[in-house]
Amino acid sequence: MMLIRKSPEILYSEVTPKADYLDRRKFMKGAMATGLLASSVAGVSRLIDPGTEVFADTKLSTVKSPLSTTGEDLTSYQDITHYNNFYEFGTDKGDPARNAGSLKTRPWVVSIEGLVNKPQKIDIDSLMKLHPLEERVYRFRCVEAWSMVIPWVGYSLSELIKQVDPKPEAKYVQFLSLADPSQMPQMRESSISWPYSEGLRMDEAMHPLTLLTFGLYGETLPNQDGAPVRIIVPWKYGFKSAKSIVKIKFVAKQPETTWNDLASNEYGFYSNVNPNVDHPRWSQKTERRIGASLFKQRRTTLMFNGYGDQVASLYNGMDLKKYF
Ligand SMILES: Nc1nc2c(c(=O)[nH]1)N[C@H]1C(S)=C(S)[C@@H](COP(=O)(O)O)O[C@H]1N2
Ligand SMILES: [Mo]
Repeated sequence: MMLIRKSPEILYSEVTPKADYLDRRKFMKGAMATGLLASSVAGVSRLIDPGTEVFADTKLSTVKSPLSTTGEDLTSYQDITHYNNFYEFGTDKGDPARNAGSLKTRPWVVSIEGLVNKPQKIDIDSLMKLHPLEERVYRFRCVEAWSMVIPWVGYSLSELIKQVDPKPEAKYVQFLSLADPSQMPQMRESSISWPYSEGLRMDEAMHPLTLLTFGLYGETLPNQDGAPVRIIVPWKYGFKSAKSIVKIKFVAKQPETTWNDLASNEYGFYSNVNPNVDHPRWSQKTERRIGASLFKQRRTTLMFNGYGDQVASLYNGMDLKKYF
C-alpha cells in the first residue's frame, strides 16, 4: 500500500480510498515510533527527516476531472517535491525543499483587485471551498527543457473569475506571489525584482484548463510547490505558473512579468510550449522527463505541450514565432 504513492501508472485517487489512506498514515506513524520502518520503504524519508523537507499533510477530497491527461506515467511525489524552481527559496533545484519550511501558509488571504465589479480579499480556506476540488493530471513542461506529469488538485480559475465579475476593460490577469524576506530569506540571493509576477490574457485565464491549484497527489501543496495556492497553465512553460499567490489583479494592459522583464528575448509573455521556437540558448524540440526510465527520458516536446486541440484556437492568426 505504501508503494501506491510512487506507482506511476495509476491515478492516486482511483487506488487509494480515503480510509486506506488514513490507515496507511496511522500505520506509518506507528511503525516509525516502534522503529519498524526499513529505509527502503517508499516515503520513509519524508517521516525520518522532517527538518530538511517540507510536507503537505492535509488530505483533500477531490472529484475526477474529464480534463485530466491520461495514459502517462505520473512523476513521483519525491521528484515533484525535490526538483523545484522557486527562487524566493534559492536558485538550486533542491533549495526549495530545504528552505521553504519557513513559509507560513495560514492565515493566508488572496486579494482580488483591479478592473472587477466585486473586488475582494478571500481567505484561503474560503477560496478552496468556492468550487469542488478536482484531481487534474497535467503534463508540466519547464522552459529549461525538463518535464513532469503531475496530479494537481484544484478547480478552473474561470470559476473564481466569474464570481468577481471582471469589467469589460479587463484584458489581462496578473498574478503576484508573496514577497516576504522574513519567510523567504533566499530572496536576497538573486537580482529578481520581487514580487514574482506573471500574467495571462483574459481568454487564457478563462480557459477551463487553467487551474487554480491547491494541492497535488491528493494533499495540500507542499510549500516548495507553491502553497497554499498557485496557478497551473499546462500548455505554457512552467514559469507562467506563479506560486504562493497573494494577489490576482485584473488590468487593461499586458502586465509586467518577472522573466520577461529580466530577459525579454529569452522569455516571452506568451511562452506557449512550442518545439518549433527554440530558446536562444537551447533547443525546445525535446525534453527530459524527470524520473523516467533511461530510454523514456528524452522525448519529443509537443506543440502546446499536447493541449493543442483545446487551446490552439486562442492563438488563431497570431505569429507564434513573434509572440513566443
Ligand atoms: N513565485 C514563484 N513562482 C514560480 C517560480 C518562482 O521562482 N517563484 N518559478 C517558476 C518556474 S521557472 C517553474 S518551472 C515552476 C516550477 O514549479 P514546481 O517547482 O512546482 O515544479 O514554478 C514557477 N513559478
Ligand atoms: Mo521553469
